[in-house]
Amino acid sequence: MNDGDMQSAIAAWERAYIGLGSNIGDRERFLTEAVRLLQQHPQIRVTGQSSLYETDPVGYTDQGPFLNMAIEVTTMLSPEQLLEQLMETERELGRVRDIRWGPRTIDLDMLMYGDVRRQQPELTLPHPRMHERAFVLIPLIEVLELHHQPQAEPLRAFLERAEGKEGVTLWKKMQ
Ligand code: PH2
Ligand code: MG
Ligand code: MG
Repeated sequence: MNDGDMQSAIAAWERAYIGLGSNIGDRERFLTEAVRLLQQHPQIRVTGQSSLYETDPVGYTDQGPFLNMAIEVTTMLSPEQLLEQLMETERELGRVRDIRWGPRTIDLDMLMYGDVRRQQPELTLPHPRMHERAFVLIPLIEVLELHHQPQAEPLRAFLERAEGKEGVTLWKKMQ
C-alpha cells in the first residue's frame, strides 16, 4: 500500500467549512457552479449552504461588490487534498473566466477543517483572517447554525466586534 492508499484507508468523514466569493461576471453562477463541482467529487458532500450576501469589497476597495456565501461539506479528503480540490475548482471556473472577463471571478477559501489548527505557508486553519471579516462570519455563522454546530457561538462574539457589517446585505435567501 502506498502512502496515499494508507491515508484514505484510515480516513474518516470530516466536516469542513468553505467561504466562497465572486465579484466579476455572473457572480451567482460562479458560486453555484463551484458548489456543483465540489458536490460532484466522490469524496466531498455538500451538507449545508448559506444565503448569498452582497458585500462591499474589503482590502482593495477599487473593485466591484462581491457575492459571498459559505458552505459546509463532509469529506474524506485530508486538508491538503481538499485545498488542492478547491484550487482545481477555481482553475476549472477560471478557464471560463479568463476567456470572458479576465481576472478572478471565484475564490474558494477553506475556513475550518474539523478541529484542525495549523499554521503553514500553504494552509493556515482556521483561516487566519476570518474572525475579523463580516463577509465571512455572517454566512459562516448562518451555515453553522443550520446543524446547530457549537462553533457558531464564539464566532458571534467576533462578529459583534467586526468592522464592515453594514457593508453586508442579504442578496438571496437560502431556500
Ligand atoms: N475577498 C478578498 C478581498 N476582499 N471583500 C469582500 N467583500 N468579499 C471577499 O470575498 C473578498 C473581499 C480576497 O480574497
Ligand atoms: Mg479570499
Ligand atoms: Mg483564496
